[in-house]
Amino acid sequence: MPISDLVIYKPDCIRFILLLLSRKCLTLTICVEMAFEIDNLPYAYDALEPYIDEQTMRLHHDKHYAGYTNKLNSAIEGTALAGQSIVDIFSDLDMDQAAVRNNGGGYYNHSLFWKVMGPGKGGEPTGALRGAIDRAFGSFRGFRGEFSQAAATRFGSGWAWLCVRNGGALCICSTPNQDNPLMPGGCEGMPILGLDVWEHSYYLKYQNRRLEYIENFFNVINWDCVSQLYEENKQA
Ligand code: MN3
Repeated sequence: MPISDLVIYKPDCIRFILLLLSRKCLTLTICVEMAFEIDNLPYAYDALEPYIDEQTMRLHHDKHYAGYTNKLNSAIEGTALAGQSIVDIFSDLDMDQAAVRNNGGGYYNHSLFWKVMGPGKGGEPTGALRGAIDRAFGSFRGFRGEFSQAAATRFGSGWAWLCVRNGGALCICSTPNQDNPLMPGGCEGMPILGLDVWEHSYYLKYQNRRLEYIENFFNVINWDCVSQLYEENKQA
């Protein structure tokens, strides 16, 4: 009974067509729920040196982020959440569902975090995003101060965010643990920049000096990426 053909006709479905010797045709369709994938870093582990060290990036990406992603997939497997986008999962999230809340946040937050950093970056944003920053915070300096304050004053573990609201206005907020602005009770914007202030993101290099880590984060922000996210989401 040779398998004569194998046709992928939907991204998440595979159809096997078995041609039987008797010339009867049997079609078997298997739909596989797509799992959330661990994004590769878009640069080398040591690319953000000297601001973020290689060992921290290896542990942070390969252990922490991979762990969140795998546990998220386990938590939603076989449930009504499987197959939904992560944004849809957050929009109607039961905050008492700790496994989805914590690991879903851990997956989404870090996937964004890797993208908004890069080697040889930093500096200041330009274009439409710069205009929106100046309108919301008075100046880039004003933005930098307010964002740094949100990151510095987050008690314990969490994140600082720059978000865009429908219409293009910007806001800054902070969330505890792996929560984010897309979850119920968040600041109702789409995150376009996030800073992880969990100790696992800086302690090996900076120990207790979170302020120095925040200061140096501005040397690796990929404003081209943040601008692109701004453009894609300002009218969402
Ligand atoms: Mn982290």
